[in-house]
Parts: sequence; C-alpha cells; structure tokens
Amino acid sequence: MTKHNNTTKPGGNGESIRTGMSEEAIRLAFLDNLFYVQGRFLEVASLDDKYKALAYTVRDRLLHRWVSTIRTYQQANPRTVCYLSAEYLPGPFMGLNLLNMGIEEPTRKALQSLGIDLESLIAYEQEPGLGNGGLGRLAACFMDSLATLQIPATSYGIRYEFGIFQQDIRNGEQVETTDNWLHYGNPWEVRRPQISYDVKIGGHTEHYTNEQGLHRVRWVPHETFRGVAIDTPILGHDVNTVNLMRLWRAEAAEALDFHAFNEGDYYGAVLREVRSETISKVLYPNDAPEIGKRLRLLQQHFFVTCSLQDMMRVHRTTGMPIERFHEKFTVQLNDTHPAIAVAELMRLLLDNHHLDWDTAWHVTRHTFAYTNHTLLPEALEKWPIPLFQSLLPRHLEIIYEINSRFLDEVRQRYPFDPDRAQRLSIIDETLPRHVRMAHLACIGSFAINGVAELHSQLLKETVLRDFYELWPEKFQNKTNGVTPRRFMLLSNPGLGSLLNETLGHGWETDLEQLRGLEAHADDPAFQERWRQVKRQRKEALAGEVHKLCGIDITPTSLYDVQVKRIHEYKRQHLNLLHIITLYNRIKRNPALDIVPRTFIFGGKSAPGYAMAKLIIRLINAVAEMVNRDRDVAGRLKVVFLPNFSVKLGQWVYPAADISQQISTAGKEASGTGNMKFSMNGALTIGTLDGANVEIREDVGAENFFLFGLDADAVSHTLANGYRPWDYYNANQELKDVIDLIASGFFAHGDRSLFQPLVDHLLQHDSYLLLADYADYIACQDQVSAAYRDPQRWTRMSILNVARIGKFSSDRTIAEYCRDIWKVQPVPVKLD
Ligand code: OX2
Repeated sequence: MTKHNNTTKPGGNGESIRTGMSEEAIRLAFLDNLFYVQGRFLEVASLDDKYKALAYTVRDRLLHRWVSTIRTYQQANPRTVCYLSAEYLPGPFMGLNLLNMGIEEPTRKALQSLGIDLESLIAYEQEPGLGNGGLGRLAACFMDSLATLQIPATSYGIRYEFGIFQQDIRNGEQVETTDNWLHYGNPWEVRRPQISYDVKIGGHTEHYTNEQGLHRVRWVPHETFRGVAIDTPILGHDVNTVNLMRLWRAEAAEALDFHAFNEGDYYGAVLREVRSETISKVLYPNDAPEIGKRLRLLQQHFFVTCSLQDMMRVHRTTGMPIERFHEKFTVQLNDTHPAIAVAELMRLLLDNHHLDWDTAWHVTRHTFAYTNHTLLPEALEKWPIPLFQSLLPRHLEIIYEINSRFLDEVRQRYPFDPDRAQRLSIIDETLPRHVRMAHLACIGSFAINGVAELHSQLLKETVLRDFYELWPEKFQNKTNGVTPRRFMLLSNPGLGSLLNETLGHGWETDLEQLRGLEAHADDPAFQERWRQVKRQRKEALAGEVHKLCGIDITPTSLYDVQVKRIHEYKRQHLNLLHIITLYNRIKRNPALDIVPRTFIFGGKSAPGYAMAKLIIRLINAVAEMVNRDRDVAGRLKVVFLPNFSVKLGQWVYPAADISQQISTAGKEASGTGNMKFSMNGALTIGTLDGANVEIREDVGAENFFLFGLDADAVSHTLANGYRPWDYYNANQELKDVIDLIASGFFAHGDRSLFQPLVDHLLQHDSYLLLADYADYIACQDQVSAAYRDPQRWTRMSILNVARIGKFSSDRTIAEYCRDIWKVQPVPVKLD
C-alpha cells in the first residue's frame, strides 16, 4: 500500500495530518486516507471504505507512538517480556485504540461534521477470532496491561487465516461455518516480509565430529517452510507505549519452487506453496486439545521456532553474548501449547550457537516460565512418540537427553522410589508411548504458576504434585485479571461517566480506587443513577437480542446470564434444570408470583463434542417451548445468542443482573467472565471454584450468591461411589424436571433426542449436577427474593464494583513483572 507523503496540514496550525490529535487534523486525515488509500470520495464511499479510512487515520497515530517506543527500547536495551501463546482474542481494535489514545471525542465530532456516525464504523469491525475462549482473551488483556504499565513486551503467536468458526444456530443446532476474517483485509496489521525465518520439519539427524574434534549434530529436514512476521501495534492506556503483537504466517521457503518449476512442474511448485500455507491456515476449535493432531504439533513448532529465532536476531543487535540471552528476554509459556520451546531453544543454542550442554541448559532454564490453565486430564497435552519422531527428530533426541539427565537427578534424590521417576518422566511409558508437554514445561522453566489461588493449590496437590515436592520454590500463583479499559470504559460508557463524576479520573489504571464507591452504596440518589446506567445497558442489549434472534426481551426483567464455552464442567445444563423448574412451577400454578427473568446463554461448543452440542440443542428447545407458552405469559424468556465473541460480550457484560459461574468445584481453573460481570455490577451466583473464591472474599460473602459442594466435597462424593439416582428419587422437583426432558416434551415428542443427556445425568453425572441441584435452586430463590428489594440489590451491585479492584489485569501483570519476569517500566516520550 502506498500513501502520499503530504503530512502537514495545508495552511493549518502546523499539526501534521498523520499525527495531529485535533478534530480538524483528524477530519483532514480521514478524507486524505479515504482519497489516497481507498481511492474514494465521500459521496461514493461504502461503509467499508469509511471504516478503513478511519482505521488508517488511527493507525498512523499508532505508528507514530510505535516508532518512539522502538527508539526508546533501542537506546535503553531493557529486559523484555516475550509472551508465547497459540491464541489471542484481542477483540475489535478501533474503539479501544481511540479510547486509549484519548481521541474518541474529536474523532466523533470530525466524523459528525462529515455526516458519519462513529458508532456505525466501530460496529462494522470484524474481530480477529484467533482463540477459543478464556486463554486467548487472557493473553489479550495481558497485552493491554503490559502496554499500559509501560513494560517492554512482545506477544508472539500464529496469524491463523481462519480463526474460530462462526456459529450459526439452525433449527436449534450449532452449525459451523468458516471465519473468513481477512476477506476484506485487516487495516491494523503491518506485514514484515523481510522478517522471516526458516522452519524445518521431518527428515533425520546426523551426528559427526568437526575438525576440532567436537561433537556436532546436523538436522537434515525433509522440508523447510518459512514464517513471515505480521505485526499489530498494541497501545497502552494514556501512555505512548506501543508494544507489538507479532503473529507468524506460513509460506513456502521460496515463493515458487524453482527446481520443480524448471523441470516443467509448474503445478507441483504452486502446490508446495499451498501446502506450506496450511500450517497457519486454521485455529483448532477445541478448548481441550484433541490428542495427536499432526498439524497442531506443526503449528506449535512453527510459531515457537520463528519467535525464538526472532528473539535471537534482536539479541544479536544488543551485542550481548548468547550466554546472556536469558538476561535480555524472559519468555512466558501460555499453557503447554508453546512448550516445545524448551527443546527448540536448546537446539538453537547447541546446534547453531555451539554452546555446550550445561551452558545451553542454564540459559534455557533461566529463560522460560510456565503458566498452567487447567486441571482437566483430557486437556493435558501429550504427543505420540512416532508422530513426534517423524516431525521433530532432533527435538526428540534433545528431549530424551533432558529427560535422562533429569531422571538421574530424581533417582539420586529418591533412591528408593522408582515409581516416582516414572511419574515425573517426560515420557509416558504406558503404550503407546507419549511425550508429556506439561512435564517438559515444568522441567525447562524457572517458575510455574496457576491462575487462581484454588487452582494453584490444586495443581500442587494433584497434577503437578511430584514436581511440587521436587521444586516447591518454583511454584507460584498469579490470579487472573481483565482489563477495565475494554470491559468497563469502552463497553459501559454510562458507568464510566458515573465513576469519573464520583471518583474523578485515575480508577481506570488503578482499579483499587473503586473502593471510593463504598461511601455511596446507600445513597438513594446515587443508587437511582446506578440503576439508570444498568437500565440503559439492558435496553441496549434488548435491541441487540432483537436484531440477532428476533426475540423481544423486557429490560425490567432480571437478566440472568451465562456466556462462556459450552462444556459439561461449566454446567450450562444445571442452569437449564433451574429454568425448567421455574417453568414447572408456573405450569402447576399459573398465578404464581414470580420475578420475571430473562435467561441469556452464549458460547460455542467444540465441533466434535457431542454432549456440548446436545446442551445447545436443549437450550434452544427449552427456549422454544417456554417463550411461547401462554401460561408463562412472558415471565420467563430464554435466549441463545449465536456466535458469542468479544464484541458481543461488550453488549452482554454491562447488561447482566446475575452472572452464572456454576462450574463443578475444582474444574474451572479461574474463569475471567466472572470478573467482567462483577466489574459491571452484576451479582454472581457461583460455586467455590476458580477465581470465584477470591471474588467472593473481596466483594463480601453477603454480596455473592454461593451454593454447591466445594472442591473437597466433590472429590469425596466421587470417591465414595456417587449415586445420582438417589438425588433424583429424593427430590420431587428434580424428578419432574428430568422426567419432562426424558418425555420428549422439548423435542416434539421425540424421546430419543435428549436421551444421552438424561442417561448420563442419571447414570454417571460426572459433574455432580444432581448433587448440587437442590442447593442451586434454593440459592436462585434467594436471588429472586433479593431482586424484589431494589435498594438491597443496588447496594450489593455497587459494592461488587467497589471491591473488584484486585481483578484488573494490571494487578496480575504487575505481579508477573515483580515475581517472575523481574522487569521494570520503560516510559516512552513521543518524538
Ligand atoms: C482457560 C481456563 O479454562 C479458564 O478457567 C481460565 O480462566 C482461562 O484459561 C485463563 O486462564 N484452555 N483454556 C483455559 O485453559 C485452557 C487449557
């Protein structure tokens, strides 16, 4: 893309139209970009043209800050954080960049003067869905906080051509279609064709002795691809720091394979390029990995090797010796997806830089830190040895060597405990043999952390217990957080204004300042304004729901919301059992005095997860029956929002009255939606799971609706021969609900459709829905009672926001900086 070079406003006050922040500069820049980048003028410009003209206008101002940031970092040569993550869910960029740069108002006015509505351009943006859920969104919150805290940081990942699938609901069922997010181009990214690296795969290794008599290894790959950098600037709030999200796109090593081409094999040459590109083609749409997928291992190796080679390139420019790599960079592994980095860094140091093993291992073990995000056994990544051998033969050799040295140490420490060595080994020897990526990550990292207190505790007691006994000093907790810029200021401007007016500015980057709200919790006038803010967001959501689903919902009803990936452990079906319970109560007594509720669901199921898909069907089936039932008379409404995303979340979180965080205790590592809801004044109904425990501690037990078994009780119940039948037989309401589902009532008489779900609940119920049912229903009854008392409810809502400060990702990132990364802020002045 070429842009003309007229950077000074003609006849103006000297403000550049590339960098000026005034309404006038922005207006001129917009028209300039519309004309010279899009080749359009106002009268014929499409929405896409206008959106892009504005995006380029904002991007110019980002690049200005970016250049200053790079200059600053070049001079200061600071220690730098590298975040390695296979997933990012940054959400749409326009609104946030305007907000972070502080030019929302002049931009709105500039566009208004041209007859353009800023909100329509913001709404037009399609977000990059380069992640599955919480893990990818956490990475995006961390980028926001790193830049805001002025920490030198780069986030590395994969630029999937197709992100998470688009979810349609047809006849109540999830239907997946591809997410062609790049179809209209992406104005936020900058391609860097000159920053690219070789990626080898397959083949074999050759061991030899060089002229100096030193042992050397050469990896002779079967194929070589290239990874090319595509950069997105990430601006902090109210600072000049622009960090980098650098995503890798796979290409053929040479655009066309000239050998094949010269042989006359034109199609073969083109095909090879097409095949290379498949590496970064599509995100695996699974919250827990499907084991043994070749392309997935390739993707992991692909982005890890490009990222490490990129760090080494930067490191060379500092003039520091490679033995000090770990002083320049600290690399965080976002779960085990990038854990191959431990072997890859060893390979680069041994085979390319010819360090001896001990020095290479010292550097490696001081470079990496590992975050674990799940206790679910099915989510712990393992790779079959033959697959690993065929794709990464050199890495497997290195892993064997790491493992053998490690196991020697273990045997020395525990000479009479051979089982322990087996349990700790990187190789799972039960046939077929596997590489355990979590073990590689633990052994190769200097720090290991969980994402909430309870989760970190359970890690030490269960899945990583042997590692904890070996190296207790490595283990830490870093409770997750979310960014208040996107999830409060941007998505809830009414709340933002009320907070500014009440507390002044500053809370956005120091969320503990929200404590100042406590003083207003009982003030009737303040309470009234608080309710108005909520009411306004509920009306706005009602408009979206109408647009997306054609369902009319009532803003005076209680909005009871559960948005997150669909998974049995998250128990969307427990929520359904409550809805059907209320439905039965109304059917038994249509005159029942009941608090009107709107139940809102959203979330995707992994395409191959049959039970989760069945839960989506049941939600929609219940919606169909309940919404049109005359006896219900609109007192209950059920909505399933299709294609939940960051963008949709921004409508949903601010509008919620109740946030459902009802996972089986011990299963949800942290949760982050729980924080977004609470920040927007929703009250939580939840179990003692993940970060719920800490949220409840902070907002106060009296401002949180707690129910259910705790993690200990869950393990005991399961260990002592849990019998869901007993609960079914002992509780008439529960029995009625299950019987109604089993009867085919929600399936037009088809008794077979939901049979697998009913059978699973009655026979196994591994997530203990029936054990928690009675307590959940009683707790929901308390929710209704509380909602009838607006003063009490509003007070609880205000106190939730007042005491949620800890859950800002700024706090989380400050802890990572202090306890793990040992990095300092490096403020940036604008050139
Ligand atoms: C998620 C966890 O399930 C969730 O509890 C947590 O809040 C989030 O990560 C961020 O830490 N994939 N997604 C997760 O874990 C894995 C693995």
